[in-house]
Amino acid sequence: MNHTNIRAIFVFTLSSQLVLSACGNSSTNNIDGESNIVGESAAMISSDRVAMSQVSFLPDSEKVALIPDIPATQFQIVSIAEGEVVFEGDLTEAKEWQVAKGESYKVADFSVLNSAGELILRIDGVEDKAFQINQNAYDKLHDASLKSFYFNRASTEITEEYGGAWARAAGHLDEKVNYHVSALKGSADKDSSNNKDRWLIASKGWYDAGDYGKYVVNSGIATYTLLAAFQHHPNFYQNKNISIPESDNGLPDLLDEISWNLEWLEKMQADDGSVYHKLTTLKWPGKEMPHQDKRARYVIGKSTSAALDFAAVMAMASRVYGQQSDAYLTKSQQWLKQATSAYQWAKANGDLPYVQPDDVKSGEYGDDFFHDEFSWAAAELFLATNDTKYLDDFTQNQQPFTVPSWQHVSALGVISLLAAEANTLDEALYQQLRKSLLETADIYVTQYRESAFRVPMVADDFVWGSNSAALNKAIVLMQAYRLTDNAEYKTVASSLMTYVLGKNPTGYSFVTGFGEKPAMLPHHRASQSDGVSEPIPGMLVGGPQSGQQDGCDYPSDEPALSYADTWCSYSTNEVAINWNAPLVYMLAALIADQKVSEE
Ligand SMILES: [Ca+2]
Ligand SMILES: [Ca+2]
Repeated sequence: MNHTNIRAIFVFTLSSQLVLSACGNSSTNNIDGESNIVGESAAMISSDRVAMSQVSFLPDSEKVALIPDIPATQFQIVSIAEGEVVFEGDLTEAKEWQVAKGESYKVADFSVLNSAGELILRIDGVEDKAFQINQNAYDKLHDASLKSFYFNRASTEITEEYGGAWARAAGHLDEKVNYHVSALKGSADKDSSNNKDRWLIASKGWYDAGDYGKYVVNSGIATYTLLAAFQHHPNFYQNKNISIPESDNGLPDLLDEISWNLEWLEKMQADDGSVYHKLTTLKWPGKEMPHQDKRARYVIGKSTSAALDFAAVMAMASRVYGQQSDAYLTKSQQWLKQATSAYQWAKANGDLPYVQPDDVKSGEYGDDFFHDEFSWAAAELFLATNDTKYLDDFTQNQQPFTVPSWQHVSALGVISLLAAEANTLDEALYQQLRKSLLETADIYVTQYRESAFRVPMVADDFVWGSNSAALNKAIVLMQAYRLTDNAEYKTVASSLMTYVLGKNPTGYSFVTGFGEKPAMLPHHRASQSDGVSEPIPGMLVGGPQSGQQDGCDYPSDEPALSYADTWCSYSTNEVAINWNAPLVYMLAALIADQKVSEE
């Protein structure tokens, strides 16, 4: 590349002594005595411009750093304790990432290093970059990412004992929720005892995102993902204590946390089996704390998608909690009954999309394609009941495998069926599902190999909430790993975790409270109005995408660069339960499935 050659000639004219004194950093002395080729000018490139995970690596994780285009062709990893080079490798040719055009990067790949240690990435012309490989690298991060759900609990005070600096008063008790007229249409509710005073008790639940609404559809995939985290890693969660009010009750804290949402969700069903679409104010709340939002709250609308997502989650919850403890036996039976009636209602009302009423301005979560929801709910009901009529429904509604999202849920049922005992399924169906998942995972592996940034993300993934697309792809890759034991799937899955933690061209860690430069101003009302400068930790922001629907200022229009760490940027810097849930899942998976090499 001409560009590189010209720069190389230019820097060769500099004296290495001059360079050394100019930057005052002895690290430019190559340990192996190779020539000092330095980048751009006498000034070293700041280590801030090296894009890599800002949180320590797990020993068996992918470990890659992206270096701005400089003449150096090699890199070294130096052990701080031993003071010597433990690994040397070649930098790749500089390339542009198709979704972040404007700057080329070279790749330093040191994934083969798999022993714990404190290390330095050393490259001529670049300031030294210290990092760690550590078996416990993700422990605190995992606990914080799960605990962020506790911080987003509606209807309860967050005490100092559990909330520390982020203690706050209770908000949104939701003991007297109004029925919006859209929630009564075509409903048998009007005469039911549940509704005799024209209001509903629907306490608890998690705030959905930066606002204070509670939405059944988005709760669907978020709750599913956390239930799957438990179900796929039961030993990891059995004694996991994250310091919440239920930490001493003898039941896993993850299930305690999920219960908080399920106990709200179960209230969102009307007597005829139908499910209200959401519980929100009519307009967005202000930038204020939960207890300051005194606006009236309503259950609004009904939809096929809400009923099916509800059916899927309640069936899955019935199974997971029922297997866990007798303490949940009554709840487990109740949830299965509710799941069944919601499913029956959806079959009789199979094409009822949510339509936003004129006087409602809260989030829509609108969808008009329900085969994927049918297939997911049918899969979960089959697993909860073993009744093959649901399996027939699953097969009839099955859709192509897509990246899981609140709107596209076809993958969720497939993941549940494949994670269950293989012998509950007909062998031909099992093999067909396995094949469709593995083919998808193989596409992601190819994307990883072809990506200049070593991230299996393409233009289509940079949607609103792109970070959740990243981590949901990682979940699919982890299923491929579980099915095949092929470590490459896990390596590529871990590359998406290092991506959100800093191996990206924005310079940010997208998880609050973690990394050298984490998002500080998430679009999260409590974090922006509690008077604490640090946001609640462990929250994943939505991530870059070039829609810029909020009209805020962005540094670039490139999909992977269009990100702003500002309150204004709800299109890239909001938080949401369906984005945090795959973060929790993936951290649990990467911690629990570690194959640690003993020294
Ligand atoms: Ca507990
Ligand atoms: Ca759908």
